[in-house]
Amino acid sequence: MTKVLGGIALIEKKTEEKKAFRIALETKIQRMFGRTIRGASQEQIFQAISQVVADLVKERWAYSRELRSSHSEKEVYYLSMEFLMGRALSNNLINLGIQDLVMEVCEDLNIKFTDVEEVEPDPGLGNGGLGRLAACFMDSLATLGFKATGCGIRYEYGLFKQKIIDGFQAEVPDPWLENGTSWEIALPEETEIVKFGGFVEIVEEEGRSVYEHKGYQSVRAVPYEVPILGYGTKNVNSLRLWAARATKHLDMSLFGQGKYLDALEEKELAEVISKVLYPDDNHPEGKALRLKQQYFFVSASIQGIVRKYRKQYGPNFKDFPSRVSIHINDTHPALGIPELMRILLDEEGLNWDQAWEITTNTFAYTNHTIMEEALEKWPESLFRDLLPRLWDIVYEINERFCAEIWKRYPGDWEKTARMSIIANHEVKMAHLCIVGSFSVNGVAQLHSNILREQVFQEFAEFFPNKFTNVTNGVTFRRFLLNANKGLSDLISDRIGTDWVTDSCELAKFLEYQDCSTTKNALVKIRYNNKLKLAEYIKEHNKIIVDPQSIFDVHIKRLHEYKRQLLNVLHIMYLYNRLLDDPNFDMHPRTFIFGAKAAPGYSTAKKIIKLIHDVGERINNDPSINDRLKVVFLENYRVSLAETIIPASDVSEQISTAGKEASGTGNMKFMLNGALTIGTLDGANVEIDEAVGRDNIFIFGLTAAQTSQFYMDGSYRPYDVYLSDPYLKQVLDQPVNGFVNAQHPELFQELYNGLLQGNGGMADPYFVLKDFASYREAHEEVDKQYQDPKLWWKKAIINIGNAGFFSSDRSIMDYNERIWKLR
Ligand code: 26Q
Repeated sequence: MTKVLGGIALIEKKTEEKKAFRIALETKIQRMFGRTIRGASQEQIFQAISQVVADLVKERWAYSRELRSSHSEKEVYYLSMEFLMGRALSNNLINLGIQDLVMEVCEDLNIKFTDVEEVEPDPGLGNGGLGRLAACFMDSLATLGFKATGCGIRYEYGLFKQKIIDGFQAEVPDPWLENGTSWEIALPEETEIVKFGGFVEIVEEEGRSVYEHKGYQSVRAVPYEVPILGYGTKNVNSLRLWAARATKHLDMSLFGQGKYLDALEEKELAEVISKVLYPDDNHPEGKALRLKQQYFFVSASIQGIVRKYRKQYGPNFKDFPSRVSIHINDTHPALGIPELMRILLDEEGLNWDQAWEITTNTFAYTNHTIMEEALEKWPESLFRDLLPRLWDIVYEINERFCAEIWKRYPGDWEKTARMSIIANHEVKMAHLCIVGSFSVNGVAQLHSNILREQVFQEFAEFFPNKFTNVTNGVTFRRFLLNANKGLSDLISDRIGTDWVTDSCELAKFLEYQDCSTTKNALVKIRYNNKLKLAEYIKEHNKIIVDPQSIFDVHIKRLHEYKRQLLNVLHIMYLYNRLLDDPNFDMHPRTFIFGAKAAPGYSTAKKIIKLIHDVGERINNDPSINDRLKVVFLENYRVSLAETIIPASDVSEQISTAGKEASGTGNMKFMLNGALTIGTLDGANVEIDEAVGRDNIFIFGLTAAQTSQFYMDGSYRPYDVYLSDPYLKQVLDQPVNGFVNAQHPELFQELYNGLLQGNGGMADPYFVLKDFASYREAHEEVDKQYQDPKLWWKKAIINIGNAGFFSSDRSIMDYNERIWKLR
């Protein structure tokens, strides 16, 4: 009886809430646009819904702040040049627990909610993995109830939009703020001043040296805060993004002298700092503006952190490290280390040893890249001119560090030179991070081992307790609960909803690996997701794909080491086989790509062109009877990933072993029940361990083998080319006119790179060497797909073992090993 009454009460409550939301929405549209719902455009409806939801979010934010300020718990600041947040509306609805309610209200009002969602720009304030990881971490930190603040840059232009024109990538700006955003609050009263250039004067004051920075240019840093809701908790954290503004609105003296343009120019020069995200992923561009961006947001963040600490705890900085951890996401925010030193020395009057003790117990550093060429280095002259006081400090840090090395390894000049922070007139940012942090971690077991044993081997020996591993993770809220409603409902129906915040619970789903009803349900869910993606492909690519075919998906930034080239060469192989033998047995396959290339990365752009030209040829060849299709989806981004991943059967994770630090897309696919074809690289190694070798398609060289080849120089791709006729055929076809009869010369550089090397080593990513084994792995994929009972069992085993790859688990690991927040 009470249960029934409770049920009625719930329904009444829901009706009340729906009514309240509806009224709020109607009022909002009237007030914002002077229109009724019926007269409002899609864009206006989106704006109004966002505003109503943002109002609810801000209410929670206010209470959460108040609660927080009365406690003095330790907090973490996550400094990152990139936060690739994805759309906020539906995520916030889910986190507020009102998604169904809002969808029903929309339905009542004849509004198609899925269309409204599509109006929201997908903020691209990141390049790829590193930026998306920061976003997943913000979600988990809030959900787990930790006190955490993300600090970054409020870029006016996010990552470029990709347009494909005749198979070539073109870049279009992304002015994501053009129509405003409901998800931020400007805090001009918390502005910080950041100083560039000038010189340092040392004056003696009462027997001690005081450093005075003079002749600098200053820029205002204005913070904008974005609320980060946790799922199923009232906790709301903040993402603080700094915008650059000129110190004086317009220099009126110049203005008065008739130098209107000079005044404007000064303003532009300041504001350009937060204008645009650098579009390079895993490839440091040594531009002065990039260094300015780094110091700009790091200095503003650290000044703000110190200001807040002082307000709360007074000027005693001894306790700073027990109240605050500052995490640096790769080396990009490394300047935080000398910046905190500067503030403690010059503004708080501490001596070197005190300041160093505090600083090195505050910072923790995560490395995201193995590749030598991707490690950040800055020319001494640039560093010194732009940041004269920080230069002095880094110089002193280095002097003292080198003295220590010298003490430990007397006479070993070479070691000292190798480990030095400053060498050959360059500042090595990774060395600065290692020396200035109490913790250094890689992002997957294999990656952390490579850091310890190879890349930073001498540092690991010098600081044996600093190095650790925290394997990456992804948020299940966005990438399963939100992106794949069908699957998440099925899982919740079988095992309850605890998995949403307790990822280990997913293991309970393993019980269904032999349940045919569950498998049939999975088949249907996947099919529906594939229909939706097929619809999208039809609309955007004008290509008809068969949802019964295997959707084989390769989505990530375009990089040679990620080996999209290996994939496309294999597609050509399948095509050749189909041409040679009409009875060649294979299940129809749709290969789907999504990838942006850095605008200056010409090899990557050639690979995009090759994928298109191969697709053009295959998709229009009637003789293969639709058994093979190749689709390149333009402008790959977070929101597109959310549509693609739930519709994928096969996940391509085929980087050269030893090159991909972790990968996180691999985890998102696994979570959605796709099977992985991959190398033993990054987190694939741990996925392999989690699911067992029967439930993943592993191929290719191991990291130990590639590393051996790099060392002994014995790899001869040309011999491989000559010895494998299938391989020879697909390598020749791009340059002999088979792929693109008009312009075979386009692909000459790719061909040369694989067979002779364009200056460097030939085929440095072992595309040729791994080709045969990749082909065999794909044969296995094909064979197993044709046994649905087995295939879906494997899918369930993947889902059931995905729990470890939740970013909640990563954050718990960070907390236990590094931050120790509670
Ligand atoms: C640096 C200096 C100047 C300009 C650009 C950059 C820059 C920008 C972005 C350097 C590197 C990046 C991005 C690196 C990145 O995304 N790394 C990826 O991090 C993921 C999260 O840990 C891993 O899963 C991926 O394996 C790793 O490639």
